Amino acid sequence: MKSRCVVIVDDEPQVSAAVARCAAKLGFESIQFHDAQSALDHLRTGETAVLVSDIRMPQMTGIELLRAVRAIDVDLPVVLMTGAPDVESAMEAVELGALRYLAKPISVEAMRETLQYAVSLHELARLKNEALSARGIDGRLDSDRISLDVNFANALSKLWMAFQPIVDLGARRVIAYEALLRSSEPALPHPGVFIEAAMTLGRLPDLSRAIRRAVAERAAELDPAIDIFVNLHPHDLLDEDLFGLHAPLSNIAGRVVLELTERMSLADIPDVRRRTQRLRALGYRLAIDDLGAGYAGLSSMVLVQPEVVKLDMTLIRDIDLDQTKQRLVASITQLCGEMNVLTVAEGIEREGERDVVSQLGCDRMQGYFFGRPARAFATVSFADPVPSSALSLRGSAGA
Ligand code: G
Ligand code: MN
Repeated sequence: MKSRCVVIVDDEPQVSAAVARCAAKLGFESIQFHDAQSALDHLRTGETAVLVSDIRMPQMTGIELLRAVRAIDVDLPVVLMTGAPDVESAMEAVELGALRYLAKPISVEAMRETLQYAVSLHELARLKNEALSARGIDGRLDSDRISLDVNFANALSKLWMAFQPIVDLGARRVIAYEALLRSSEPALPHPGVFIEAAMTLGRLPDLSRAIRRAVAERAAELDPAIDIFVNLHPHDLLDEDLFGLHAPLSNIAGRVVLELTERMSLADIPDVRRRTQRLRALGYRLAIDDLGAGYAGLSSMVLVQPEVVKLDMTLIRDIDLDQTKQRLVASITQLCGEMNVLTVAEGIEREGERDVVSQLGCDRMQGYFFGRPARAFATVSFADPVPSSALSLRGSAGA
């Protein structure tokens, strides 16, 4: 019976043949492949009850195969075998919903028991779906959640950081880079969607830890005099790992500015003051991000008492054509200077915006005009002459 077909993948033909014999003893059909890609092609035909795969194989590994399988079938029972068990692959296997993780050599009894269990599970899933649809219930709601889980795990494993330069126009140099979340997973292409998936799944701490780890790794490439800005989600303040003395980012805390956006409320985070003080004790500086975009009032300024304020790009857009924006940016920059808070203007896209913002006293800038977020740390050319009015105002914010 086709629906009881066991697909076996191992680059060692003796192993796949032994598994096939076990399947035959139980009355199941099987088909053997010696590489993961061929198995995957077969799985797309949709007549498989169980997948049994080796982990270490040239080209595509068993873990990668499992990940690809989950994109097309969230229910298929998958058994992984390995000659070299390790914590990392075992954890990934669990995350991707592998049924069993078997260390070689595998006894005939263990393999039979596993195959029997896996085939039964497959039949149970089929019966359950049948029962649900008989009652008019669409069982796909559950699998939506599972596929979100899978997409999230994929996105996490394909996470990388983009970096965008922050310049000091007066000093004509790059003073920092903002680290921005990216993933090569097509199902969660946008960082906002990626973070939302983490929230839905209750896995924000996993994502944020991965970000901090990735940033710390990349920081090693950079001149230690250059700072790194890292975005925090308010809920990250609830994760003890952030405050760990030996957490990856803590090791370079003196070079890091943590951004808290005004777009998200800090109201449901208890003890924000105490938490931000703990971060300062580790050596971090703090920034309010997107100032002017979020809530009215100054609650985040009061709670965080930041070293840096980043002016939202809506305040900057076409500022050269808008006197209200000019007045606002000038006043905010001056007030921040008096409070010893540095201002950074975000979203500078045009020369006109750059020049006016500089004239208004804010020389620290970020935006496509200077460089887009990119995998590599972009260098910025300051060949363009800075208008003399800008130079004469330089430093008015406390540079
Ligand atoms: O909220 P936060 O300031 O962290 O958001 C940064 C985002 O703004 C990034 O996704 C980045 O790609 C985007 N960004 C950076 N510079 C510019 C810019 O000059 N114009 C626009 N439209 N977006 C920008
Ligand atoms: Mn930011």
